[in-house]
Amino acid sequence: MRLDKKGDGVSSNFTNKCRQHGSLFTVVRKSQEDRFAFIAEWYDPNAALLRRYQLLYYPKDGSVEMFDLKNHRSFLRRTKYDDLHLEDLFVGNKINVFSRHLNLVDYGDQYTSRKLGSRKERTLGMIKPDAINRMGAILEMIYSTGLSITKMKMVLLSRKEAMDFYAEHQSKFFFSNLIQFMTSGPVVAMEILGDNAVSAWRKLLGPTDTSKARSEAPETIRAQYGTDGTKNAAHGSDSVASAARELEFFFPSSGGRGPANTAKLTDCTCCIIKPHAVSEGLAGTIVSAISGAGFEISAMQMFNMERANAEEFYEVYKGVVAEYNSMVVELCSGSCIALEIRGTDAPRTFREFCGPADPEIARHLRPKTLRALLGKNKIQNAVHCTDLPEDGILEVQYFFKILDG
Ligand code: 3AN
Repeated sequence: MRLDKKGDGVSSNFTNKCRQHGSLFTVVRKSQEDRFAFIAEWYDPNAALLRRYQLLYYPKDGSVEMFDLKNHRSFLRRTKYDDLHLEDLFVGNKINVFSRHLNLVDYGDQYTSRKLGSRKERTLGMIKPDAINRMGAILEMIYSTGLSITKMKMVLLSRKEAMDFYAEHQSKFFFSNLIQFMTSGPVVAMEILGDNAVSAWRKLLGPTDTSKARSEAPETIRAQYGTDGTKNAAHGSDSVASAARELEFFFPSSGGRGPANTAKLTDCTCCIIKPHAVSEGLAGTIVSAISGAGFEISAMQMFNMERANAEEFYEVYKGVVAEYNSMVVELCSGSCIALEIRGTDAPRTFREFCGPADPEIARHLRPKTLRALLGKNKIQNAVHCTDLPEDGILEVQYFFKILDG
């Protein structure tokens, strides 16, 4: 709702802008080239200002162009930008253009709204306590269906939180069982986004009752990972309206705090699934590999890092590692997922599991490690892991206490 309100304000601004740029728009229309227009916002940390741009995307050659709406001037001349794709362009999405995080807050014209604004929805997905050990596989299923995950947090619900969340079922015979189950261990809440996300995610879940799911829809999440009628592996909102309410419960849009994360901050090390790996849909594969190797994932949360935070987090590498700057740029180039990993001697054993920082070297020396298998280069090497054992707790604290403070 907040976005819509803002969107309306911006749209009239945009209309004025169109008038001012009349000549430019005539030229573009004449050329008959497909061109999509958006209103994008960027928070400028130096000026502490929200800046607004008109962003134009030309699918023919994958180029992008930007106008500063307040200062009425060109901000980025039309430039080819291979990292931006048509499927990233919809209102509500966050995109990255030349290391600048932009929020797409509105369509810039009716043509774009008609062509691209059709069926994108958000829904709440939740992995329940009985399937938490299979969360990697469930994430893999989500990504392979073409849905994206735009928020994610592992939480342990209090009794009160569980009762609030399931308030509509309080008169049902299974209510107390349900509350007992839902507070028996961590759950992972996710904002899932995609075409018809509400029904697409429920289709992937299958029937509420696990045994019915097994006989009627054996490929579904509940059929594969559920236990019975109440312990049924995962939850999905049943309509766009309940999705809005349930998303607000876990990810409050203003002020409120939502359920707390599960970080234990003892005997731990920090893993970050880097933005390139998240956007390549590898998060599920990585989580499966980590738990498959016997590590406990005791906290997990998606973050969108500001540049200043990425610099602070990587501070120890500044002046020491030649790639420091590029590492910062990668870390704030999109959503990353931070994990608290626990196990005996976790910082050392987990580092060994990840393999050498350079995937090329990893492929020669330790070909079965995570970075050898999923890394692209020294910067996009799939995961960050804590280097020094004494930094494990500090790095976990940075994400789960400071950034999620
Ligand atoms: P769904 O999650 O499929 O939308 P709801 O919303 O009707 O199902 O029920 C919420 C949760 O309550 C279910 N996910 C399940 O854990 C539990 N539940 C629903 N129906 C029953 C039932 N007949 N017996 C036991 N538990 C149930």
